[in-house]
Amino acid sequence: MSLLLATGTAVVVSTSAQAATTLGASAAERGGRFFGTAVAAGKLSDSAYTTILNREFNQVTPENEMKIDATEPNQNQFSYGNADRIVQHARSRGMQVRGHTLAWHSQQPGWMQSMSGTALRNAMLNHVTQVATHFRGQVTWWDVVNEAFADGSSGARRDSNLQRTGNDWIEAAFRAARAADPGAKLCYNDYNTDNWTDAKTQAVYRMVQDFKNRGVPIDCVGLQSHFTGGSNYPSNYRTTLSSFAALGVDVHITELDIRNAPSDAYRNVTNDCLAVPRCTGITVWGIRDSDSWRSGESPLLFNSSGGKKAAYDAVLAALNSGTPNPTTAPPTTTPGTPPPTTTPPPGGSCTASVTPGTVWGDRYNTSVTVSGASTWSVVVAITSPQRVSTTWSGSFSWDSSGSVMTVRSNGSGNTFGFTTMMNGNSSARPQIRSCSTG
Ligand code: 9MR
Repeated sequence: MSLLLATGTAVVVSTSAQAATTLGASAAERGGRFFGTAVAAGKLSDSAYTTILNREFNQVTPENEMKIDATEPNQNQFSYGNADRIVQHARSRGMQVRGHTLAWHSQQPGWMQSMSGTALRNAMLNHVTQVATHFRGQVTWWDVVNEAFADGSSGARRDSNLQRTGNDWIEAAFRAARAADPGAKLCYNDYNTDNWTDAKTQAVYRMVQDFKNRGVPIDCVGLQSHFTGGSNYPSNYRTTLSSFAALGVDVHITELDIRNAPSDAYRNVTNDCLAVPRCTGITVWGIRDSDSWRSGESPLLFNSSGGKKAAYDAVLAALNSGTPNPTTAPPTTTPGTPPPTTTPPPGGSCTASVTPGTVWGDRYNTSVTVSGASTWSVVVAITSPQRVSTTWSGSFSWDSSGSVMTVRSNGSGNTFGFTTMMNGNSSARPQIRSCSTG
């Protein structure tokens, strides 16, 4: 079914703002951000785990299932079962997936560990190509390369078999990933890159700057932010986020956990991300403390029984009090998409057609296709208490009520979509207010 609606001028309704009650829904209202978690395939049969996952998060990162040893255990024999299970779970619920990771010195299968030189370079590039091709269209972001810099004061690359194939191995991996999945956003991801003055942070910054200058395809930088044990939340964290963003990449906090989960540090991290328009999302590295790689430090937002901790309340409150519409966020573009060949004059009208999508017990999907313009802006109203929890293929911003969103084209085509939480109202459906060009 397709409901057609021609355009007019946007009418802004004012309804009273109602705070979102989950991390993902609140992050989505903050300029279309995500709030995600690492997920383990083996836990998808644990209903206490999936209840929290499905309720709170709008993004997932497979914790181990997309690593090289998992996806290519024997050379040229690929194994995707567990990764596919996570992707299916996520995508069928409107959650976006971060692929982790295509090239890494660690978690290599035995056959790769013993390789070197040209044979290793080719095997690595083949791995990147095969895996990115398998997940093409399903993974929003890829951690193309993980942890390639050394700790300490050297600012050097980490020594590894991959590094010894030549300093250009990282850009070669990015180019192979772009060729295999032109629609995916390609990220560099690392830890101990949170403190702006650290040599490692500066070294990663210079690499990203160099890639942008030379046209090596890179779209985003992930700061793992394991504030656990050896490294703490630094007071200049916001400077780090904004400095990377100023290079023209999105910035993500990709593996957040904080020893003993102090509310202040979690609140500060959240506020720092919200303050930087291109900090477009936060992923925590597990759901309950018992799911953490460092469970002894209780570093997550839910206790081992699944209860919300004080840090959870601090993060949700920070998200809810963040500005709903950071209009300074530049629209992101999807590299690889050719520029539009015709540009209708700005301010003209276009047509937005709504296609209802999958409906679940508590949420439903909607997609909207625009015709008559290649650069456009569509205003869509949701009926409160319904809330949009996940968005894709557009640049989204909200009015202060959280119920009226403006979606701008971002180079990823003419169809955008979103997931709406019913929150008790199962009958209302989104209304198109206007469609304008430019
Ligand atoms: O959480 C992951 C743990 O289950 C694995 O045993 C470990 C193996 O390398 O990797 C952990 O995740 C790491 C992530 O992939 C990269 N950054 C550091 C994470 C914590 O070690």
